[in-house]
Amino acid sequence: MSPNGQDIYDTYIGISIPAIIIFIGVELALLWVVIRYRRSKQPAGYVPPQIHGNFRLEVVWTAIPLVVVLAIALYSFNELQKDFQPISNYDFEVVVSGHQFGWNYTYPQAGGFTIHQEGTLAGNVTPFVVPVNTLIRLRLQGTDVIHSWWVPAISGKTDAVPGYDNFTWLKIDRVGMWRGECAELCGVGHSTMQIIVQSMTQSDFDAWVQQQVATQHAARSTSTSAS
Ligand SMILES: [Cu+2]
Repeated sequence: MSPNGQDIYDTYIGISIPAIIIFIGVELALLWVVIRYRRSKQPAGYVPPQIHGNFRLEVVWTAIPLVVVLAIALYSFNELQKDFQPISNYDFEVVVSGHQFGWNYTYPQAGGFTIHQEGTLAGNVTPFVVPVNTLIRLRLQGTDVIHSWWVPAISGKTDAVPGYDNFTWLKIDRVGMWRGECAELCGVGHSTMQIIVQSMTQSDFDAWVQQQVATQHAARSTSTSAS
């Protein structure tokens, strides 16, 4: 888990629980009135007390929902401001580029190689590898249409827009694998744009980087000698 993903989850729970309590309260009050004051329990021709135009009642039932809605707005705007800051104190940056249909991850500060996470319905896409406990800034770009990079455990949906850089970040606290997918309908292969993020210890990550640099270097020299 990354703290921004955790914050978004906590915000969701923090709004959902009061909302469920309010929903149950309103439904119980409604059921109570319907059953307690049903017509068959009243004398024939009974007319209930008329409260139309009751100023105090109308103020109260306008003010309470207004306070609830404003509380949700303030709470969530405050959280989202915190989680979507373009941070500058990161350890390194990865450029995440979305295309139809897959993601490319370029590591400019770690050898400049690129990982191609081509979309597939099978679900076992090439993982995007990061070290644990490292603050990584993600620079999101799009090469054709708008995509949206979303791994729920790690960060909120962040759009990858052609011609415009968007930022998010991650700092994963344990070794593991997390799944996500493109969250912006981007064409016929949208559903294949799956994401796997794999976190490793720093030493495993360093070994992985060495291997990537060697592989991509070998591929480059093979293609130059062939031409
Ligand atoms: Cu997409």
